[in-house]
Amino acid sequence: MSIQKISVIGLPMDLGQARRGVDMGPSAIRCAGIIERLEHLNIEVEDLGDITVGRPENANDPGTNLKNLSLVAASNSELAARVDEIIESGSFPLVLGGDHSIAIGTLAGVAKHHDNVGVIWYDAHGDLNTEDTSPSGNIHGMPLAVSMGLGHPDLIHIHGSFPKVKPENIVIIGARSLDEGEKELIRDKGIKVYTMHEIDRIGMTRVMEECIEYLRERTDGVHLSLDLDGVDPADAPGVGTPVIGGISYRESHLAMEMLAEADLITSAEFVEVNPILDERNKTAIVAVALMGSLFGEKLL
Ligand code: 5AB
Ligand code: MN
Ligand code: MN
Ligand code: MN
Repeated sequence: MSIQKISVIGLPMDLGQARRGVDMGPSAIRCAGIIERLEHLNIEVEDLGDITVGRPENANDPGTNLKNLSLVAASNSELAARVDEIIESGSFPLVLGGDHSIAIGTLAGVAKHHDNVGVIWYDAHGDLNTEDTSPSGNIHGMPLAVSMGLGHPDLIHIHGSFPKVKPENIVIIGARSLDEGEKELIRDKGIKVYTMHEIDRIGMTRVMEECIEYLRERTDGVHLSLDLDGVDPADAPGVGTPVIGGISYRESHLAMEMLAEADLITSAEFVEVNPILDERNKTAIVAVALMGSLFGEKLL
């Protein structure tokens, strides 16, 4: 079933990591023309605006090394409820970040509507840390682990006390900076990962063909979580944790076009756009172009 209606919602939060500015991501993506772009595709679009985020000065999180835990948890609870409502209403949730910790809320809202949701994690990183393995205490390095039910109780119980995603329903694409604890978890849980090595070796076409077939067989809906740092920093410089040697702009378009053709994606989020670190809003413009392809824009 193709997408009839898209509901855009922003979570302007930068509290899941240390570099300020990623809270301006939703605004930068709107300035780059996301709403107009989607309206051109003959899909009904509504912009629900942004969720209000608490101020870090008011945070008080004793007894944990997780930065801004209570505010990150509260914002994600709100996002989960909103995403749940959007799907309930028959619309497609398109979430704009914000740092990647917002995937905790998106996936919690999405998971209510599926027995077997799949996830494509398009990212230079695995985001599979827990309190025990995190080198930074930054929650944006943890959302995929949290969504599997691993991590701090205040995060894993958001919008339902059950694991939101099964490890065998996850495909990570673009990984090139994994911490030791993350590598162990990937091996332990048998998570499917296409690192940059596989992308170089077999090409993006085959990676996406395999990914689509794998998820189609075992899931009843697929969430795309796209961290702009999955894209090479030459093409997407406005991100807080850039890693050299990433997926090119063209390869990323191909991936989105193949997802559009496969008609597989049931929710999506685009995260980690940081306009303060960007060059003339380039990264937001790339994000909007990729969203265009994801929702069926064609060159001819
Ligand atoms: B992102 C690191 N693994 O946990 C950590 O940008 C980086 O959402 C996390 O992918 C990067 O702090 C998180 C070193
Ligand atoms: Mn990420
Ligand atoms: Mn990343
Ligand atoms: Mn990042």
